[in-house]
Amino acid sequence: METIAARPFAFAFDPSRVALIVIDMQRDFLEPGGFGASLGNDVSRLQAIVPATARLIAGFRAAGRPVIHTRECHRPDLADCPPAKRLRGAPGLRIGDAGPMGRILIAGEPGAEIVPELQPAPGESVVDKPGKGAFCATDLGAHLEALGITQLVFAGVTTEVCVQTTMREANDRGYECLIAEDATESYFAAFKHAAIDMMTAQGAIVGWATEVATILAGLE
Ligand code: TIU
Repeated sequence: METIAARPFAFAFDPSRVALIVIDMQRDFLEPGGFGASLGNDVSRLQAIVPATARLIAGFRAAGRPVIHTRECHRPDLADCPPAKRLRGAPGLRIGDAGPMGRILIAGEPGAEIVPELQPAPGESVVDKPGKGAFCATDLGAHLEALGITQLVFAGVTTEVCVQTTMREANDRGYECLIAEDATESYFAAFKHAAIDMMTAQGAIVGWATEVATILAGLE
């Protein structure tokens, strides 16, 4: 056990029990014509974290620690997409509609794939999830238990939606959670900062935050 610099105070890092969770780095959120864009967002903001996320993934691989990727997507028959989710708001295209990268947020379509720069390596787990949180209606919890994981590092998008929801789920399940601040992003700069501030406030009520470089140094 070692400590690494983090907010709101040093994180007791155990590289022998940690896994990386990379949340939803999919074309549907990062590229024009996908789900994120259909909601009216400027998707170019999210592309900026790809290099830092790639460095973080490479560090976990080099250290021989698990890298788990998630994808928010639904079955082609939409049986796992509640109408309350699909009919929300007035997006340009709804979940399941045909867009330039195939059907929006549907498993197997080009838009649901992880961006080319962050492709999972052979043997790495990819968790398809119908919700914002990665523990809801998936086998992620059982998988982490089988691996003996007690700490989770989080990267991916978007900070205040799927990353925050999953980090809160993990915190309630007893995991020590650390978010990589420069490997997560939101369509709204203020929401990213507010989400991380909320999670780290009150003595790390949900978890800790630090930079990719600090995590990589701790893994070595
Ligand atoms: N809309 C938005 O900010 N995010 C999502 O819908 N999903 C994820 O965060 N992955």
